[in-house]
Amino acid sequence: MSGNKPLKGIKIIDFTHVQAGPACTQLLAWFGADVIKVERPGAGDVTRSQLRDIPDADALYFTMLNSNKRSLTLDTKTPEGKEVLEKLIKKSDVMVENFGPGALDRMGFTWQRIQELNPGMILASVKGFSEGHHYEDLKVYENVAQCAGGAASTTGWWKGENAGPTISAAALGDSNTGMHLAIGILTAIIGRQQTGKGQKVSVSMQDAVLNLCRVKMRDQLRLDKVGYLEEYPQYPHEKFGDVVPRGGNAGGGGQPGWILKCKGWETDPNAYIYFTIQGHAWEPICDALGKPEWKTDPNYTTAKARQPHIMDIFATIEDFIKDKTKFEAVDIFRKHDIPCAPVLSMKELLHDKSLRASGSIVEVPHKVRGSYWTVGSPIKFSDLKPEVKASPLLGEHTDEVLAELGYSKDQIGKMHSNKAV
Ligand code: CAO
Repeated sequence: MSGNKPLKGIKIIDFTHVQAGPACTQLLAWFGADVIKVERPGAGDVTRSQLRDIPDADALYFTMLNSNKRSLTLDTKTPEGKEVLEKLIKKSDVMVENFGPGALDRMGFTWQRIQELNPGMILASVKGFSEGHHYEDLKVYENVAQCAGGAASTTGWWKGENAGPTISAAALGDSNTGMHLAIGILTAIIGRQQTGKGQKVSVSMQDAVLNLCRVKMRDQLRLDKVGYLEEYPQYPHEKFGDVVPRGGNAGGGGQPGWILKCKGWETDPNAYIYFTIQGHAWEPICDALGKPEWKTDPNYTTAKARQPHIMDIFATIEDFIKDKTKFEAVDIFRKHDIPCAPVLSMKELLHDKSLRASGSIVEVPHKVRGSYWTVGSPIKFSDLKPEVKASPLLGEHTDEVLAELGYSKDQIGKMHSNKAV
């Protein structure tokens, strides 16, 4: 880590697992917080062993979400484990958890008890649904949240053999909820500087998905009022029902867009670009396509005039780029200031020079794996360059953390023999 570490001195008990919680605490660790991941002895976070690519090494699922943390193994259901956790709570600023509903209470660490131990503590939780919600008892994973938060009903195709609610590959339920929680935690830390008191911060996965589906809620409200949505591919030739339809690859705002085939699409699953028809960029589009006559043709001059035959316009652009690779096509259009991009595969992103140079894709040395590539901080600062360090081995820092809490070597040895750590 170079430069100032703004979260230096903030101690976080990381009681998280799988993705939503770990994504949040990893981000805070990058920015300087001391994040102590508490894991069950012998097993640890389930992602350590899920989808392994190297036998006996922590899986990428774990390493890519738990960098820069320390690992403390602790059975918090034993009296010794509970005592350690109590000491940690007294010395920490934040506790983050994403257990199933009620698990923390069943462990004996209710919000009331945590406040008794440390009135300044910030307890940050991810759950599938918010407190008091009629589904609050449900355990939730990514795709469940995408369905419950409005993403699935508005993603995908509205007709044809692939029609139906569709899940996004982007972790809208998991990592997105973790990012919301990180904002909540930082806000509570600033709040505590003003009041001296901690507080409980919760984000439900349903709410975090819904927050990203804000413009789809906008569309529902518009549909209720006027009965149609002019930027959707159904307009003006098909009938609208009373719910926001799925719009395939249509642009989400006032700028129509679509995914267009480029040279090689027959064999390359990603030989496509996304092309946006920005209203004021119509003339440059005509220039780029070699269609100067469209500039004055009343069928094309306004966005409203273009909409009824927008798919024909996209077909014309597709015809223009059919002998060009996605990169050649983008190089032509970028000269005309047209918003567009190639559809990039994970392989292309992994090897992208610019992403490596900016630290968005980084290589991290690891004791067991050798090294691994991961996604670095998407947030860039002028005075902080987060350095991504290896994820901890299971229990790698147990003795170190216990010693910091004041336990002697003998006491630590006894806890090991009792399998409390
Ligand atoms: N020592 C002792 N016990 C521990 C422990 C430790 N260090 N860590 C966890 N446990 C216990 C919990 O106390 C809980 O015990 P009880 O159920 O007996 O009270 C038990 O482990 C299981 O916890 P869980 O309910 O969180 O785990 P699960 O595998 O059954 O469910 C998940 C996983 C993700 C569905 C659930 O945790 C959940 O709904 N979380 C909230 C939503 C969420 O974050 N989902 C995102 C998952 S992907 O990012």
